[in-house]
Order: sequence, then C-alpha cells, then structure tokens
Amino acid sequence: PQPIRLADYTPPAWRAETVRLVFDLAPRGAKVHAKIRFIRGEGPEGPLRLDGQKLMLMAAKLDGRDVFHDVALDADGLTLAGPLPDAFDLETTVEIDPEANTELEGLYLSNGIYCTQCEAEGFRKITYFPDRPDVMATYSVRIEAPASTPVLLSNGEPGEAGALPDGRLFAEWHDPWPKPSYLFALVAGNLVAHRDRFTTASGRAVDLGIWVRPGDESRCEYAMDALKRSMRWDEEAYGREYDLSVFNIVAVDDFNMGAMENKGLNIFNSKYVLASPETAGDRDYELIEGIIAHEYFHNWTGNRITCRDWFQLCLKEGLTVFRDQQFSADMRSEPVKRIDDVKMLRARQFREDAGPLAHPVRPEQFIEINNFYTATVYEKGAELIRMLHLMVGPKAYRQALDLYFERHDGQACTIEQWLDVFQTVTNRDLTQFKLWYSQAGTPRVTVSEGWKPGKYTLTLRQDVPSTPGAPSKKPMAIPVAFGLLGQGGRELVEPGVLELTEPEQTWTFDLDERPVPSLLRGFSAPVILDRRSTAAERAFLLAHDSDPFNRWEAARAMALEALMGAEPVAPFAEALRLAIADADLDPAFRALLLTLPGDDELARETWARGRQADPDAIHAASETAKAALAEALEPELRALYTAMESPGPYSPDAAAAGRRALRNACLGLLSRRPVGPSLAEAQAKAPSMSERLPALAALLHAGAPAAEPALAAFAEEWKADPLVMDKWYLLQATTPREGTLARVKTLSEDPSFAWKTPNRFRSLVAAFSTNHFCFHAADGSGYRFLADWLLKLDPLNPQTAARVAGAFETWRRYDDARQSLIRAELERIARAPALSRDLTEIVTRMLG
Ligand code: BAL
Ligand code: ZN
Repeated sequence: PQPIRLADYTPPAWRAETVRLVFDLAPRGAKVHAKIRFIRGEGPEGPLRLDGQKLMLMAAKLDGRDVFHDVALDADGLTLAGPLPDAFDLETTVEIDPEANTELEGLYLSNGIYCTQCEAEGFRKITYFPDRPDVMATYSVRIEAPASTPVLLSNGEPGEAGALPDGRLFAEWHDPWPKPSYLFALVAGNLVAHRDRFTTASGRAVDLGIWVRPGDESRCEYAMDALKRSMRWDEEAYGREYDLSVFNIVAVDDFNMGAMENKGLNIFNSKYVLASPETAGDRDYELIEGIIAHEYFHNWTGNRITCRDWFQLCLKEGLTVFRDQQFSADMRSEPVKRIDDVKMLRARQFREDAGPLAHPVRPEQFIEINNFYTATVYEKGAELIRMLHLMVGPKAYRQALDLYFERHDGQACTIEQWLDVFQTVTNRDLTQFKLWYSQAGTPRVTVSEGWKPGKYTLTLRQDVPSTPGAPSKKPMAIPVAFGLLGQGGRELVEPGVLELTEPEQTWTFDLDERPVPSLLRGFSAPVILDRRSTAAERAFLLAHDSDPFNRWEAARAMALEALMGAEPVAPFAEALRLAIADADLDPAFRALLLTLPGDDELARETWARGRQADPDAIHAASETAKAALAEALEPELRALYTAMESPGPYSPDAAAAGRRALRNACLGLLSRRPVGPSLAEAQAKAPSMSERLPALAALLHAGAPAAEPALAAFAEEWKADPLVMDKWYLLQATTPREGTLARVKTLSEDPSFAWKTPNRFRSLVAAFSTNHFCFHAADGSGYRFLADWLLKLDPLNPQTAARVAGAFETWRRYDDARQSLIRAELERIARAPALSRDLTEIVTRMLG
C-alpha cells in the first residue's frame, strides 16, 4: 500500500452539510439509510468520491433520481461521476453485518450490545461518506431495533422515541453541533443507567447517564463523580461549558482503545468505568478519573475544534492529554502526577523515539492511521503543550487558549493555527519551537560546569539523534527549568528557566559558593539530561531539592546505579532510609521513591550507555541489589508497613491511595525477606482489590507456597467477572520467574481463554510481552509465543495485533543472538499470507 502524505493534503471537493441516518438494526444484515446534503467544497473539481468498506449497496438516489447504476463501486468506496449540481441530496441504503465485525471498527456487537467505533476511519464501514475530519456536518439519527434492544442512543439531543406498530422500538437523536464523521456514535442494547444531573456555570441543567449492563449500576459511582468534577474543572480552568442537555457514557467489554469521545455519547472500555473497592485497585480508580476527564475535555479540544486531517492528531490528543494531566494534578498531588507521567513517558515514548517506530509528534506520512495513536502523538504531544505553558506562563497560556476557542470554534484545524494563537498573544516567534512537531528523536542535553571562586558557569549542549528517514536535525528550543543550590539546599539564585536554542550555550552566575545545580526541574522538556554527578550530589538533591520531581529524579539516578551494579547499594539505602522516614513527605511520593526501576528501564539505560542489554544479567544484578536493599531497610519497611495500615473502610481518595501505595511498595521489597510471604498471605485476604492484588503479586514473585491456593481461591471467587479475571491473568503473565511462559501457554490454550476480547488478549499475551525477564528468554520461546499469537489475532483484529506487536520495537537493544531470534520472528510474521495493512506497516518499519 502507498503511504498517505501530509504534503499531499487538498481540501475536499465536496462537503456534507447535513446527514440523516436511519438504522434498522439486526445482528446480520442491519440496514443503514443515509440522506446527505452535499455542496461543493474548495478542493479541485471532480466526481463525488465517497469512502465505504464492507458495505453492500442496495439503493442510491440523487435528488430523488435513481443513480444505483451510475455509481462505480470498488473495495474502498464509490464514485459518482458528473455532471453534478452545486448542491444535492444523495440517498443510499446499505446493508452491514455487525455480528461478523471482529475488527471492532464501524458498527459491531459486544456481548449483545450494538456499538460503534468510528475514529479514525470506521464511519466508512457504516455508510458511504467523505470520511475525513475536515468534513463537518450536523447529524440527525433514527434507530429502529427489536424490543430486546430497548435502549437506543446516539449523539446530541434526544427526540421522539417509542414503539412501532410491529412491536419494534425507535428513537430519534439530533446533534446540532457540526462534527466530523469520526465522532458519530450509536449504541443499542439492554442497558441500565446510573443517572445524575449537572448544572453548568450559566445555570443550564445537563442530564448525565452512565449506561451499563444490568447488575453493573453499582460500580458507576466513581466514574460519575469524576465526570461531574471534570465538567466543573473545565469551566473553572478553561472557561469551557458543556453544550448539550444530555451527556451519556456507555461501558462496553469489547473495545480496542480505552475510550472514545463521540459527541455527547462517550463510549468506554468497561475497564475504565466500572469500579468498586472489591473489584478495582487504586490505579484503576486513578485511570477512570483521568480517562473520564480526558474524553470529556475532548468536547472542546477535539470536537468543537477538530483536526483538519489525521496528521494533526496531536492537535487534539496532545492538548487533551495535557488538560487531563492538569486535572489529575489538581485532584490529587501535582508532583506525584508529574512523576507518574514522566515514568510513563520514558517507558513508552522515549522507547518509541529511540527505536524503529520513531516518528514526529506530527507525522508526515502513514499507511494505516490506527498505527499512529502512539505515545509520541499523545504523551510527547502533551509535553509540547506543557513547554508552551511554561515558556509563555499561565496567564498568556489562558489568553492563547481563549483566542483558540474564539477563532476556531466549529473548524477543523492545523498545528500552524494552534501555534498562531500563541504568536498573536505573546508576539513570540515560535518557528524554532515548531521543530518539536516535525523532528523525531529525544534530544540529549549534556551539562558541563565551571567554577572559579565567585563565578559559576553552566554549559548546555544539545544533540538531536537521527531517526528513521531523518538523519540530520536542527537545534531545538529547549526550556530547562533550574535552580542552584547552596549548603543546606538554599536557593542561591531565583529559580528560573534557561532557554537552550543553540547547539551549545553557556550561562554565568556570580556566586559565593559552588552550587549543586538542579536542572530540568519538573521535567521541563522531554529530553535526556546527561550530567555526570556524584553519589554525594544525588543524596544531597534527594534530601534538599525544593523541586519534588528532582528529588525523585535523584533517587532514581541512585537506584539505576545500584541496580545496574555500577555503585554499591549501601549509600542508596542510607539516602532512602532518611527519605522514607520523613513524615513530612507525602506517602504517595515516598511510595514512588521505593518503586525501583524495572528490568525494561534498566535495559533501556544499558543501551543508552552504549552497551547491548543482556536481560538475564540485568535481572540477576537488579534482583541482587533489590534483595540487598530489602535487607538493609527491613526494620524501616516493616515499621512503615504497619504504620500505613488503613484505619477505616476503603476510600478511593488520593491520600488514602497514597498510604496504600506506600504500604504496597514496602511489601514489594519485603517479599524478598523471610517475613514477606506471611505478610502477603495475610494481606491477600483483605477486602479491597487495592490490597489483595499487590499481596498476590508478592506471593507469586516470592514463589511462596501460599501463592497457588491464593490464585485458585481468587479465580473461584471472580470467575464470572471478566474485568477482575483480567487481573488474575495479568498477575500470572507478569511474574518474572522461570516457568511463567509454561503457565501462560497453559492458560492461553484453555478453551475458557476469551482471546478475541481485546482486554483479555492484552491481560495475558500483551502482558507477558512486558515481562522483560521471561519475554526475552535466551532460547527465543517468548518471542515465538508472541509472534504465534499475533498471527492468530491479526485476521480478526488487526488494530490490536499491530499495537501489541510494538513489544518487538526494542529489538536492537539486545545481544546479537536475541536480535537474530526477534528478526526471525518479525520476518515470519511479514511473510504470512494476507497479513493486515496494520501489522504489515508495523512489522516492516520494525525490520527497517
Ligand atoms: N480519540 C481516541 C481516544 C482518545 O484519545 O480519547
Ligand atoms: Zn484523546
């Protein structure tokens, strides 16, 4: 297949103004009647070309005239040649097959619920349409369905609803806000609602509904609470009010993504809606809050203002991720949220940026757009907004956003238009900053210092690495937030931001004492900071830096050295001993200090230091160091473990979650001590999932005899609950012990393994690929296991197969023997007959 290029963008030749859809739902042979008002667009004149895939065209009329025999059909759409009037109505009737739709794109059935997923290009599997985001139209929808499917939902405002003479049911919906086709949604099923109401800042009432399968209503409370807080926060932080009288969320079990921001009808993976203390852990609650907010925030950043084309995906995703990060920081702890986000950025995006799948935040070409819903577009995209926010300051940022909404409401926009509002408001020239959108690769900033009594110099040099197809790079604009610390941690100068714009720059400071610099505070830019520091300096920063991010960063640097065997464990243990006992520090923050880098991070670090990674050696060294740490800190860990015990019933709030996180981090280390299994065994009987799951993980990790009975009891208790059972699979798949692959294979071969459900596939197969020690077994068995499963999943669900295949993207980090084993698996996949476009693109790029 030929790549699609940003440089080839042309406006549409035809625009759709209004869309009327009538659905006659049936599992096989659902009928979709569409009446679309077309007008000429600005694009080059030509025939009417509509996208359409897997549709059976039954009828076509132009202004009421039968044109069925005039349309030319092919596998990707239809063409209607002219002459055509400047405006006309086109009516089509198509038949589709929701039951056979395993790709989960378009209209499909999930456990008896009809639902849609249209982003990015799923609408063309529902009806013929110019399926591109710069065609924005108003939609009115009628759904007709059997009585067994009583709840009928779509975008916008509800209209008439009732029963038809034949007993079937119908409902009408009208969405007054013009939208691109990717935001269309329909849901029909036997659902019940958890309802609430929200009054907007200007006093309008909004009916809120979270729709779930009967029996799940009681697990919606937290999601609803998060939704109301999100709605209020967007009013307060961005001045954005909700714009319809209803807002619905539906939870479905089969979903490729986390959730989808369809106008007024968000559809969620049930994993990110349903929670009760017994079934969901603290991390689940946190994700529910963040994703509910993310999808809600899209109403303005994505829906009211959308993307001109899919190359601009970061316009809505980077901005909306930044907004949800701000929200979560406000709801919980700002430093803890920042550290979590940076950990994820490094684990997913730095990894992507350093490998064969590296691409700019605004890619310039793609074969399958679904392959570009990446950590780079989302998380690095958010970092770019964060840098803008830092560089212009919160006041100008808000003014720029106000201008963005004022100028572009109702439009499909580009990154140029986004940056222009900042240029207008601040008069800053953002030409160099814009390189962040077009240059892939993580810049490396190398620090050197000079000191003569009275004068301190700081020199920063930047190098932007070459990435696939982009060998040479220009210097970027990099904001480096900093402080200079004197004895006792005193700030010797006003903390500020150094803007590195040249390949190398030096700053001079007149100081009475030689400072310890605290650089890249708050992780002010998505770069690798390279500064040779001593163990003493790191311990000093961990103890004294006023920037919590850099305190944690100092602990991480110490941990890396200790776990990689480069430095002794003792000084790190001493520094940690002081920090974790500091009652002034937030327990959640202390938990982060105690959560040590995993093997994947150590492999990345090894490779970044110019050495091939040996997973067995990495695992052995890190386990030895962790055991030594656990031994050194046992009394403190045991004391904290007891002190952090929850006094009352479970509450999902950040403070209580932080105490549990600290307690569980203690348990994780103590599982390496003789006392560990008995603590874990007792904790595994606790009522909340936030306590049970880490306890089970500790038992499994320790290989304790109690592990198997505890696992069996868990399965017996939760066998009817797929979301909880996903955790049971994941626990086993991620245990870094010999024998895990054999166990995972047995689980995957059991007929009860529902691998066609993406959540279940991810909880076993994809989860196993994140188990660094086992996935990278020297005999290649882990690689073979994953490749076999990708080949099995690809014909059914190429989008998920391609995403999970990313597990191989790091292959060049490893020793030659492992590289050839992975290469052989990638080549085997590439040779498979009828491989999907999604997986072909990913595998080809990985093979480079
Ligand atoms: N737009 C796809 C799901 C999300 O990013 O919200
Ligand atoms: Zn999003």
